[in-house]
Amino acid sequence: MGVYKVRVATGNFLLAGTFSSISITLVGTHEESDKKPLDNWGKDFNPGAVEEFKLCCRRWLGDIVLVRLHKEPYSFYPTDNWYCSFVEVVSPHGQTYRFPCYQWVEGYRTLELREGKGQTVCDDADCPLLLEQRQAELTHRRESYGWKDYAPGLPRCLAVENVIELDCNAMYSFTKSTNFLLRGGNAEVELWLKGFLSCTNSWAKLEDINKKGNIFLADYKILEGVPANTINGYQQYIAAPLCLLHLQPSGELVPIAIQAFVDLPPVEVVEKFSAKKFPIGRHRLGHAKIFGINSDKILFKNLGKG
Ligand SMILES: [Ca+2]
Repeated sequence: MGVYKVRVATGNFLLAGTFSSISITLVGTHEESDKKPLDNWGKDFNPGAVEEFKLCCRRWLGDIVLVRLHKEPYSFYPTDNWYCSFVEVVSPHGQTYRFPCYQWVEGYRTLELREGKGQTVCDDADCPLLLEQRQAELTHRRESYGWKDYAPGLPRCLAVENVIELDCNAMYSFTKSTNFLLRGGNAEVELWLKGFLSCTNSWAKLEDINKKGNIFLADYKILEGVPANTINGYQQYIAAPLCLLHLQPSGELVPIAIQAFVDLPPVEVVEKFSAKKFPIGRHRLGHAKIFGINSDKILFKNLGKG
């Protein structure tokens, strides 16, 4: 008889916790344990929590190669999803086994995790349990991520009718979606405070401006102060340039000069080759950060006939 310590980590973000009943089965090379409930005093599996549970086993299980997490209904609570980060098992002899998870467990189901040793299929050859687990996971992924023909000649797409049919792990997370909406909302409030949204005098739609002249100034001042992301640990920056554009007889709007930063000397002329891409990028950023606002109405100002 021995006591196994089991540590379970829940993701540290909104709605990562669960009210469901969570149990575990330890699968060793000699034996597997009974299904044991993971239940300490009070509410378990809160966001960001790493909780330790003690399990008594009558027999020695051998090396732990798999753990099964069972997510089942608890009392009257409705079904929810749980983001499990990892499971650690410490044997009665002090041997630690780590089982990375880092995925959502949807509804009520049993999830089988293997130890995070980076084993290949050849390494599994001596352990039928691991081969079976590998095959089961492969089958599950094939069922979850099938492809279909959207239309003849077009690239294939996921075999679902709607994104809500996707596995939670394949969808844009609630936290990211919420963050995106909140940041967009903050930018909109800031614009109201600065008066851009209520301005009706000198700004007009591009179609109206086309009737009056062929030189335009695209002012991306609204991008000033918009927080940029950090990618791979490097802070990104968003420029807020002034772009001088010429409407050619062919109808093409061509940039002829760009002032990249407001504190630089007057309009800095750049080659058309690179200039074509720069305003397009700014314009897309404007749309992305401040959706819901007609950017043509905000950005373009007629300078008169050229
Ligand atoms: Ca509890």
